[in-house]
Amino acid sequence: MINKDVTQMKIEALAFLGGEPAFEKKLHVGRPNIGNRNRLLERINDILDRRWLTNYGFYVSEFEKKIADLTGTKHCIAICNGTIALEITIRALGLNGEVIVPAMTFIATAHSLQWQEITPVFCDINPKTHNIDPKCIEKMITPRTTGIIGVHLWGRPCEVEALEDIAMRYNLKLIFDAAHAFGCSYKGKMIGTFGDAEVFSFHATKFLNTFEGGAVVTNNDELAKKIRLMKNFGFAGYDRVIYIGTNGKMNEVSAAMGLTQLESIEEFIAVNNRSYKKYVRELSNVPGIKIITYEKTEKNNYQYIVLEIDESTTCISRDLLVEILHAENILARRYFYPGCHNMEPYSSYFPHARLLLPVTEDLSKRLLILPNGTSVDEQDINKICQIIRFVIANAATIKKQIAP
Ligand code: T4K
Repeated sequence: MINKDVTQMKIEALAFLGGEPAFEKKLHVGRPNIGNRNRLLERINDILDRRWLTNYGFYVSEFEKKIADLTGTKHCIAICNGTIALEITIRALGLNGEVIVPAMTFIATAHSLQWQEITPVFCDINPKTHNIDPKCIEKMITPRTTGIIGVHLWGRPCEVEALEDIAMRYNLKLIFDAAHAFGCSYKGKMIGTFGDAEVFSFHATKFLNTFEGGAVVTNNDELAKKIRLMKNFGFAGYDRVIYIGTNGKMNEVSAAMGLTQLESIEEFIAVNNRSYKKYVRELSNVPGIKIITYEKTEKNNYQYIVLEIDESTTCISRDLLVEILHAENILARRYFYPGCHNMEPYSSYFPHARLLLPVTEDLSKRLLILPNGTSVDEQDINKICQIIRFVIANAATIKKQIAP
């Protein structure tokens, strides 16, 4: 499978310069965790026997109960994906006008607002946590502001109390996009319990997946009721619609996948944690590379291996390093380059937004995400890290070779 001895490697052997790739098969960021295949297939067989495939069936109901239990929330509403879950939550909370969001997030956070003609107002992040910076939020509040969406990026919690304080003082709704943070905690409480509501993604690439899927968790009875109706077209009974709604329902097979994965989360966390520690050991002495840390006293899912590259020390840019890794079949990612504010329609709407987003601008050019999850083993990590060390040690020569 692995066909290049990196320890003995010469520069010409880099696939980028014409050699063979280090990995025969592509090593992806976001390769799904699977869990117990037989348990899943048993459940799918049962779904077929029941002939109940979607619309709040047995498995969705079980899945919702388990997620509510695990997060310690009163209500969990399973949704067909994280984006629709955000859209419904935003609508159910009555947000309009402007909502403050970090620019350093997956585009879905911003789109879920703009899709409903609510303006996402992009806020800068804290360079240490990569999360929305409460100090920047107040400057962005206008009479049109109705809410804040904090994103627990990489599963690391936002500064929850500071955001709650601002939301309370300005009478704003507070949603957390917890797409990355299932299984994580903040000050000993599970993510899911904060703000007016929190939204998970269970997309295939996430720590826990339901193929496609998401969920809203909240302790607010009224809100939960409204979201439940809205995700089912607004039906409040046979032939009776009381809100504008959409089709946000999770299907039974997705819920069966979720339940099956829940039985393996301790194993997923153990594997991710072991791999995270291995990456830290292998890369901690490489000048110009910093791996983000996770708070040891909290629960973490360790799904994301995030490197900050300091080009002034590595002498190689993040982008060139990514190109070199891709040539070796290591599909590292540049999440979330170039930042939502630099993507359409936002870059046309707010051409000067970047002036208020210096930390986002800087970090989006320096972050690199490496493969993790149950599809990656120790040998893979060894090899990935050897290549990174090799490239940085030989940065000047590599750059000379590719200079025009
Ligand atoms: N908020 C935040 C903060 C989010 O990160 C996301 C989603 C959302 C909201 C919205 O939730 P959802 O509506 O998606 O539930 C991927 C995912 O599609 C997206 O769900 C995720 N964030 C984002 C971080 O990553 P892309 O554009 O990078 O997808 P793609 O197709 O390039 O796949 C990523 C990698 O995963 C590739 O290297 C291939 C690998 N992969 C992917 C799939 C689907 C596999 O190996 N197997 C697979 O089945 O967005």
